[in-house]
Order: sequence, then C-alpha cells, then structure tokens
Amino acid sequence: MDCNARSLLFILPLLLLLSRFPSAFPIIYPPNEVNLLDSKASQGELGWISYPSHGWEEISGVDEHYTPIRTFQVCNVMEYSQNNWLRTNWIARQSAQKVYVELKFTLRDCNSIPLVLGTCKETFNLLYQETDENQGGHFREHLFSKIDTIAADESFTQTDLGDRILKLNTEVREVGPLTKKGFYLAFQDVGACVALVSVRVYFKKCPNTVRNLASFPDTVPMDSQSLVEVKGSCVNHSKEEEPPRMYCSTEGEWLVPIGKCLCNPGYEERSNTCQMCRAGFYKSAVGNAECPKCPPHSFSHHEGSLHCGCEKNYFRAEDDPPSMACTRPPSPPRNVISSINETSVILDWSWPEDAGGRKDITFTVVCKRCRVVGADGSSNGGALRCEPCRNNVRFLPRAAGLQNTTVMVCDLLAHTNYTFEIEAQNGVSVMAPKMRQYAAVTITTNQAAPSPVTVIRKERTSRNSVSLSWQEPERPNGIILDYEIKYYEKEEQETSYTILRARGCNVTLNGLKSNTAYLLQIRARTAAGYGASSPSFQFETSPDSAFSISSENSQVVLIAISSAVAIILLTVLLYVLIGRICCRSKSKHPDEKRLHFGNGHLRLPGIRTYVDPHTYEDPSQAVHEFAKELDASCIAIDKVVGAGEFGEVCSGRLRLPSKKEICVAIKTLKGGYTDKQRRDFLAEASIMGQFDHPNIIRLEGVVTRSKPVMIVTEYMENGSLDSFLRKNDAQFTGIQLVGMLRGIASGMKYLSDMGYVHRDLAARNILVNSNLVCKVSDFGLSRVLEDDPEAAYTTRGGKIPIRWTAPEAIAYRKFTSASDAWSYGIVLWEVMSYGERPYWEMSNQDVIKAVDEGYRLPPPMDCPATLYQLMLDCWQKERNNRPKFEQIVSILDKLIRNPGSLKITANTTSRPANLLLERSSSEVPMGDWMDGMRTLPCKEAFSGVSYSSCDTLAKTSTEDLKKVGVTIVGPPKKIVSSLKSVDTKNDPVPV
Ligand code: ACK
Repeated sequence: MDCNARSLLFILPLLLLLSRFPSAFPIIYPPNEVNLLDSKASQGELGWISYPSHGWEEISGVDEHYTPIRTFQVCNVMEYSQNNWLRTNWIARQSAQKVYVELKFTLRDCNSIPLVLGTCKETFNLLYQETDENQGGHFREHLFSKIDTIAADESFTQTDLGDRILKLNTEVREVGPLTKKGFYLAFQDVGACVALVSVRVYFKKCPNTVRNLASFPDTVPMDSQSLVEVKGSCVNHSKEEEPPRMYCSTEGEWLVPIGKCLCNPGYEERSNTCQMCRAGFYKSAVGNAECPKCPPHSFSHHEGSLHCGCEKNYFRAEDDPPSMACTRPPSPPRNVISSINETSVILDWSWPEDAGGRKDITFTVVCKRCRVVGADGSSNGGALRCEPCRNNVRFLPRAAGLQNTTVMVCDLLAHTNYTFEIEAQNGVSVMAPKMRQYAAVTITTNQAAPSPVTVIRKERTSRNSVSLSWQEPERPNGIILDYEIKYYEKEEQETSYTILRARGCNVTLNGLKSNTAYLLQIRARTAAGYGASSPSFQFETSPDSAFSISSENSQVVLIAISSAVAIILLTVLLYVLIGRICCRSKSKHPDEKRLHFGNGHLRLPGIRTYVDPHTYEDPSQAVHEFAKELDASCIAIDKVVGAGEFGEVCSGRLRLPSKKEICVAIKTLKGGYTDKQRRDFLAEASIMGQFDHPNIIRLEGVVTRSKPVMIVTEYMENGSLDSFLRKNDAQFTGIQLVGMLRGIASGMKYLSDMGYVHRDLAARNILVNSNLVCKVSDFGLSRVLEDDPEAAYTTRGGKIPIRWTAPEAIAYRKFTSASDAWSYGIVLWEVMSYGERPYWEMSNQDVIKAVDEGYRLPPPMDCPATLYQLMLDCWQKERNNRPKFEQIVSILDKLIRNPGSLKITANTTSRPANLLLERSSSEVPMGDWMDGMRTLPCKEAFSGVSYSSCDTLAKTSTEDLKKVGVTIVGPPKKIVSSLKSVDTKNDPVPV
C-alpha cells in the first residue's frame, strides 16, 4: 500500500473525528495544571523527530474552529517488524518533580482493516529520557525508559449506516520523580494504525489563593505523598489573628486552612480583601464583621471611619461603646412635691420626661437657704439671696447619686426658707454643663421643738440643795424661752415630783431631803413647745451631820410641830385668798415659777391659769403684777400706724438698758381720759402680760408713770391679717395659708388652755409679722367688744360682732372656748377668701336668722375640701361638737405634712360666691344646681356629724351630710328669696 493509500485510509476518519467532538474545544485547563508541552498550541510544524522517516508522519489539520492543529499518525499495518519512533522536543522540567502526560489518540481496530496479514498491532509505547540539556537531533533509542504501553479504550465501530465513527482515546500517565532539568518523550509504534491527535505534558501545582484573608502563593507539590505546608500572609489592611497556614497536596489542592487574618478597624471584608467602611458606617475594632451603620444621633462623613461623631448637643460618655447611640443630659425631674415635718422635709419627684436616651440616671439634690435681702442688708424687700445650706443638714439616703425619686432632708433650721434644686444626671451630664437643668422647690420649715438637753453637770451639792448646769440642746430650733426641770426622789418613782422653770442653763434646787437620791429631767421650750426630755440624771444630797442623826427623833417631833403650824397658817392664808377670789400663785423669783404636783396628779395645768384683772380691787396693781413698767425715755416713737379706741397706735423703737434696740408698736391713751378708760386701756396690758406664746402678741411693757400712758408690744410688720390678705389677694400658696391658720389655732389653744376666752377672734384682730407669723391680739374684757366696729348691740345689752360669733353667745352670751372655735371657723373662711367679708352685705339680722336656720357660709374659691370641712365643724350648732383648738392644730399639722391633701378643692365657684349652705333640704327647696354640685369631687368632704379627724373627713358621703341637715343651695337669687321666705315664717331673732 503506498503512502497516499495509507493516508486516505486514516485521515478521513480523523477529520470526521474532529468534527464529531466539538465539546473538546475551546480547551480550558484546570487552574492547578501547568502545561510544559501542548501540541495543540503549536500551529506550525512541531519539529519532532520521526525515525525511520517512513514511520510517524506529521499531518496538519483543523479543529472545529478551523484552527490548524498538528497531529502524527502511523499505520504500517501491512508490513512486518515495525519500530517507528516519534520523539518530542526537549521539555524543560521547570519546578515539577512529577509530570503528567496526556495523550489523545485514535487507534484502528485490526479487524476493521481488510487484508492485514497478522502483523497489525493495537498498542504503542510511551517512553521518556531525562537530560539536563537539549540534545537537538541526537536520538538514541536505548536511552529511553518505557513509561507504559498505551492501548485504546475505544476503537473504530461500525454504525448501522455503514459510517465509521472514530472514538478519541485519552490516556494520562505520570512520569517522575524527575531530577534532571528536562526530558524527552518518545512514542514507539510496533505496527499499529494510530493517530496522535494531541500530546500535553503538565505538572500540578496549588495555585495562589486567598483564604481567611491570608494569601498563599503558587506552590508545586512534592513528588512524594507528603503535603507541603505553606504559610500565608495577611492581605492589605488586615492583621494576623493566628498565623495562617495551608497544605498543598500532590494533586495540587489546598488542604486544611489554619489560622486567619482580620480586617483592621475602619475596614471590612469584601471579596477576600479588606475594604474601607463606607461613609455613614464605622468599624472600631479589628474583625471580619461588616462595618455597622452609625448608631442614632451620630455620623461619619468619611470612608474608613473608626468611630461615628456625635451630632450637636449629643455626647458619648467615656465608657460608652461606639455602637451606642449618642445621648444627652436628661430633662429636669418633674412634679416635685415636698412634705414638711417640722425641720425635715421629704422631697418626691417624678422621673424626667426625657432620659436623654440613657438608663444611668441618678439625682442630686442641692440645698440652699434663701432670704430676701434688701439693699441695706436687712430682710425688708429686695433680692432673694441664697447660700448653700450648712454642712450639718442631713440627706437620707444621700444628696448625690440618688437612684430613687425621693430624699429626706433633716436637721434644717425651724421657720426658715429653703430652696432645693433637684437635678437628674446621666453619664453625659458632665459633658454638657450648659444643658443641665434642675427642678427647684422652695419650702418653709415649720416650727419644731428643741432637741433634748444631753449634757447635765452637778456644780455643788449640800444637804438640802444642789446646783446644776447644762448645755443648750444641740438643735434648739428657735429661741429657747425657758427650761423645765422635773425632779423627784428616786425611791418614790415619779409618784410625786416637782417642776421648776429656769430661763438660763443653771438652777439650784432647794428644799431637798438630805442624803437622798433624786432623779431629774430637763426639757427646753421654744415657741414651738417643749422638746423631748433629757435622759434621767441622778444626784444625791449630802448626809446629815452626826449630831442631827443622833437627835433624829427630836427632829421629827420638831418637823411635825412646824408642819402643823404651817398647815394652820396656810389654811388661814387660803381662806383670805379665796375670799378675795384670787387664785393665782406667785413665785418669789421672777425667773423661777414653781408648780407642785402630788401623787402624780397635776394640780395646776402646765400653763398658768389666766387671772382676770378685774378681780383686783385696784386694776393698776394688776398691771404692775403682769406688765413691766417702762421708762418713757427708752421709747422712741417713729410714726402713727393706726387709730385705736383709746388713742393712736404708733410704731417706734424700744431700747432697754444693756439690751438690743427692738421695733415696737405703741398704743397710746389719748389725753382727757376718764379713770374707767384708763383702767380699761391698761386691762389689755394686764391680760396680754400674762401670756407668753409665739402666736400671741407679746407685751414689752407699759408706761403708766408718765404721760401719755402707753402699752408697748412687739411690732408686727404686716399689720392686721384682714387688710394684709386683701392687699395680697391670691398671693399665697395653700401651705402658707394653712401655716398662718395653724399659728392662730396654736395661739388660741394656748389661750383656751389658760382659760381665757377671747370673744372677738376675727382676722382684723390677728397681726402678721414679716415672717407671716400670725399672732392673736386685741385683748380686753367688755372693752374688746365696745371697741370693735363690727360689734353690734344685742337686745340684752352689750355689743357683739355678730358675723364672727357663735349663736349661743349671741343668744344668751354663752362665751366659751367653743364659741371662740366658731369664730375661728369664720377666721378660717376669711383667710381662705383673702379677707372677704363674712356673709357679704347681708344685714346682721339676716345673718343671725340664716345661721339659726342652719345656713352656713359656702366654701371660698379653691378652698381645700378639708379646710371647708373644718369650717363646717367649727360652725356646729351644738357647741360640744365643735373641735377643740388642740384638734384644730393637729388637723392643720397633718395638712402641712400632706400638702397633697390640699389639692381636693371644695368647689369651683368664683368669688364672691353669694351662696350659703342650707341646713335642711325640707325647709328650703333645692335648685337643679344642687344636683350639679353633688357631682363635684369634693362632695364627700361635706360631712360633720360629729368632729372626727382629718383622715375620716374625706370619706363622708352626701347621705351623712343630709343626716346633719347640711345641703347646698344656690344660685344667689334663690338664696335671697329662700331666706326671705324663711324670715317671714320665723319669730324675730332678739338682736
Ligand atoms: O392693719 P394695721 O396696719 O395693723 O392697722 C391696725 C392699727 O394698728 C390699729 O389697730 C396696727 N397695729 C396694732 N398693733 C400693732 C402691732 N403690734 N404692730 C403693728 N401694727 C399694729 C394694726
């Protein structure tokens, strides 16, 4: 067979082959394979050596893309002893230790070739030779080593149509380990019909890669089975967390990644790289998390931000994480409520409306003591000057860092104005001093009793006396008026005791039994009353001398005789005294008024009994008994402030020798007075001089030995209460008004305890000083009423201030402390209506009738229900049902302690509310308005079956109200007509 015949025999199927395997093109080799030789890549002659020359034949062809390719074929199947060699060019090994040879070929099935003589083969051999250099055309068969015999997996197959389909065989063989710089491959044909379509020689590597943000370079595996350990290096903007490593397998695969790198702050991982955070995002720490968005109230304008800056007026505390929103100081606390209890106050407040976005809120309370100071430094008018409170003011639990919304402030000064600034703070407050706000509350402390005397010393002891001294209480809470010293024999255990009073801090106890143990307690008294008693202090008197002990019996006899004489004398004396209706006891020493108690029962109340100056035959004696005679030269009159019944009332100054000058009011007796007028004028001083109480006007003294005759009292800067209230309409807080009322009630309690009935208690007879302290004034007897312009003559003679007076006092002159309580109710009404005239323009006649029929004044505008209830109680027809002044004081104290209770008001009408309360619904028809009133929140406050307590008042129902016959009627016209119709039905009231 000639050469052409051979070609025909073989090429046609080859072209067919190429067109039948389009999927083989274009060829993309795996990334871990590095070609050392690819016959397809060469489009020109390959230049391989073929030996003998009629053996392997190089043929050009095209692939399916018509790209020319070079192939080799041999098909000397008709001839014997074939040994045809085809040798590649020298192939540089590069770094490979092991190479792969991929052969693509076709091989004809000998059976498919007609006329073969049994020489036909179906395999060929693959061989190689290693050399360090290219040996050119030099070729020696025996230097080649056999790699393998290559047989076809597939061969020609006959189809039904008679076409021949050529199957392409692919065989891969490993060669290695290679040690020399290069090598040759050789294909030995021994009589097959084979076409070598392509030869590719490659080695495997682990291609460079990035894993866990570490980059690993191209790595050629070892020839052996062992893995190559490769260290990675962190990509840009990242840092090693744990050294990155990986293993490269012989198959060119990366295995077992260990360790990793993390993106630096400001960078995030994107596609195996660390990229800058975008604007509006940030990353503050190393890590592969995404850059988070800037938290609320913060921003980042640039890429790669580590933190987001805070918006204006927003801050980040030092410990705040960057992921936290920016925050701001909280708004001030709200609804600050103060509850004052003597010299302590509990402050309560609500959580601030805006916590500033934080949860770490605490509260700080700053205490300031504030005074209105005039330009001259006096306390008259001017600016409010505040100074920090003294250090000994205690805060419970503490002043700063409070986590609850309440604090108790103790040990304040009594009767003093304080301002408390309460600030809510959070973690960023310190960063924004200008944004910090506080809520302030101003309070005035109440009177408070002094703290107990704690230090008592024994100065001298004798058989019958002991001298003691003590230290002023730590917290006097006011000016100490005197000390009460109570002592008794230790053995008698308080069944009988003696009480002494001393102005100073020392006392000598006389008349003690010798050689006897005594127990003693001291308590201080201020305007606010007595403080707690000191702990019991024990002392012993000295023993009798030897002589007196031996003559004990005779001494007993002596004592018995002298006691009998003394008792007789005392009886005579008492008889004389009772005969003169004089029931006062005089102490020998002005500073020490001694009261005796026996068998534990008080013979005289702790407060002296009032002595009616008219029981003195000579009233001027009474004046000098109770009032100090002043030298007129000590008094400087400044100006006239008003007119009294007997003469002008002036303001002035009193300077007593070795005492500080004080402001005083001076009542003068105008010239040309009668003896009776003089007596009546001075009677007031005789009465006033017996009183010593912070809510009773204090008498400084009288001038009787020169003219004009004067009564000098303490000066009350704000004059009388009624005009003061009218001048300051609606200017005071509920607590201030209740404070004034408490003062009046306390003064009245003192008077009633002393057995004094005032008879003319009205706002015009109360004086007010610059501290809003109210004091009862205008004392007298019948004169009181004579001199009162409000007093009207009754049918029984005498003048009575009808609108202020209890019905029984009007009707049959039954003046008692209970009738004073009625008047107190009217004063209460006057105060709460800021000086309104009780019963407005109604005539006295009408007032008497209306009151008698059960009508009562309506609540003043905005009057707290509890206070209105107190008024109604004071206006109980049955006088025994009216509250005692002691109870009134305690009710008002409770209100002061619970200012919240003042918020429930008794009505919503505007002043003047010309409405009266009706006693019985059956007597006077009720209007529709009544129904409306019933729904008022205060309705339950209108009780008053009998006097109970402040707490129970608010619980009384309208049914209870009806039981006592109190209902409400209105409007004004209806009342007038109702009153008129009642008028015509009833007998005239004796006025
Ligand atoms: O309202 P007033 O200014 O206060 O007018 C009357 C006036 O004298 C006639 O009583 C005033 N007055 C009375 N006693 C005193 C006092 N102790 N201090 C100041 N003013 C007084 C009262």
